[in-house]
This record gives sequence, C-alpha cells and structure tokens, in this order.
Amino acid sequence: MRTRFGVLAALLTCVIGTVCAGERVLHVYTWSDYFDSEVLVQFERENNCRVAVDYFESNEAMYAKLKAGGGGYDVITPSSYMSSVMDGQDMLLPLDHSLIPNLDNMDKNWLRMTEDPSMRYSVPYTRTVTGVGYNSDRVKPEDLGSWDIFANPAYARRMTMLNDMRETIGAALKYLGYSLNTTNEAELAAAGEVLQGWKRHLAKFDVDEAKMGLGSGEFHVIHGYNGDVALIMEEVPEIDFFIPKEGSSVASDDFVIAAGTPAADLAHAFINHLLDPEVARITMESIRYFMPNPKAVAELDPELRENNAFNVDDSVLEKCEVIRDLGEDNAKYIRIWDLVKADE
Ligand code: N2P
Repeated sequence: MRTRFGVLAALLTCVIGTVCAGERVLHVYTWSDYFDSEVLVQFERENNCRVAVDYFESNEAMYAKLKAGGGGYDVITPSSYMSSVMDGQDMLLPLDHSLIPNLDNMDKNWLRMTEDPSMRYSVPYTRTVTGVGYNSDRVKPEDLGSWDIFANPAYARRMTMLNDMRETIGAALKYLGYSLNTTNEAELAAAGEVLQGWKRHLAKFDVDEAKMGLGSGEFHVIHGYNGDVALIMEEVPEIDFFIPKEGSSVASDDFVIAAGTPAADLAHAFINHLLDPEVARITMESIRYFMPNPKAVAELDPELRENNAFNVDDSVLEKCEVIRDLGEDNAKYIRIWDLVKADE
C-alpha cells in the first residue's frame, strides 16, 4: 500500500521500527508525503537498517528546529535557497560523489535552478511548483486564474494560504508584478498590504491541515504545492489546480546530509537509492513531484504525464521564479511576515 498522508507514513515507520529493532537508524527530516513507503522499505531491507522519518512544513520551521538544537537528523530535504543558508553556516556535510554513482542519472540542466551547481553539498530531489488547489464544485470558473482569488469574499473563510514566509510574501509580490526575490522595501511593504487584505478572507495560514481540508471539503481554495494537490486530485475528482497567470515559485528541493552525522555512509546510500531510475519512477508516481531523472521520466505512467498539476507546462514554468538565498536581506521578509502574522 502506498501511503497518502504523513500520519499514515509515520505509523508505518513505527511498525517497521519495531520489526527492525537493534539495527542502525537513518533519520530523515522532510516534507509530508515526500517518499513512497515501499521505496523506504526496500532501502531498509537492502541496507539492514531502519529509516525514521520526521516532518516539517516549511524551510524556516525546519531551520529553526535545527538551530534550537533539535534533530539528530542525517538526511534533510530543504529547498535550494535554504540548503545554501545551511551550507553558509557549516550545517552540512560536503558530499562524496564516489558514494553516489547514480548521480550519472541526473539531468544536469536542472542544476541551473539550484544554488549549488557543482552539487558540493546538495543533490536535487524534486521540482515543486506552488499554485492554487480548488474545489471545482464550489468555485466559479470565472474566478480562477489569478492570485486575486484570495481577495474574493465569495470564498471567505474557506480559503487558506501557506504558513510559509517566502512562499506567501512571494505570492503577493508576483501578484503585484514584482520579483519574489526583491529586496526593495517599498515593494515588500506593498506585498504586506496585499496580504493584510487577503488575510481577512482566509481561514488560516497552514500547510498540511490545509491540504487535507481541501480533500475533505472543509476548504475550497488552498495555496499549495503542485504534487500535494495532484495527490488529492487522484482521490477526489472535483479537485483541480492552477498556477496563477502572474507567475509563482518553482523550487528544487534537495537532499543534504547534516554535518556531524554518525551515518554518512547510509545517508549517501539513501541519496543514491532515490536516484536509481526505477526507484525514481516509483517515487514520482507515488508522491507526484517531478524528478530530474530522464530515464525514470521515460518510463512514467502516461496518465501521470498528462496531469497538469504534476507535469507543469514550460510556458507556465517560464513565469515562475526560484526562491533565492537573500542573505542579510532575509530580515526584510521576516519584518513583513511578522506584521502579517500579528493578531492572526
Ligand atoms: C511536499 C511539499 C514540498 C514542497 N509535500 C516544498 N517545496
């Protein structure tokens, strides 16, 4: 059985844990629904170990937990801008490419999207595109297509936006026609104003409960990641997805290995496992995020290729930007986000 929700995946991991007690453990810290459970079980079997998976909802939440001393994680999957921040703070192990022979399967064009084109400390895992998931039984077709759906009172309290500083300020910046990497104070202030307006109509800022709420019918419009919505679309036929015409964010989520890990060998083996073409095909079909693995893409289920949430059109991607590491200027985003989140 392939699990669909993080909670189920966590339960499954516990069961596996009991069976394999006493063996080595690889601690993975990642987004919900980001691995196929059979792929993990295969890795455990082949490496005589247990994979313990823990979940974060945003790059910033993950980073804050690690900085507060939490963790003990070996492999983490940040977006590229956050991998760069972590590398800058010596939080990552330099990778040994000789332990990852499946790097040969990687589409090297992809590396343009990342902050680490030589893969010194990170290896791309998936491409994620952020957009809007909606319930077509509840939303009128003429209301679709733009970020301004979040200003529409017809859907008040039935909408959510991501509890994610860069994504959500980024959405408002794109709506205004600005770069989602701007460091211009006036543009950022304007985005903050837009978000204050949208916030009045939102049920909440959230990530994982929001996507479950879209599936259950609680929410009618959510700001969310393409693969997450694609998974819901598979189970609930009235759910659909669009990327706003003003453009959005596209991310390369990477594998990185934590500095100081006692399991560097297993961590490299894990990354190598996920880059195997057959493992990558199973992973894509399960988690519904595109991977830079041409051999795996060639074998994909044709139905999945036609899914507009999974296989985002190049003309749409051209309007999307990669979130970049802004260094000290990140503080400007924190100031705006704190204002938006105040009195939530
Ligand atoms: C996976 C969501 C990951 C997307 N559930 C973040 N880039």
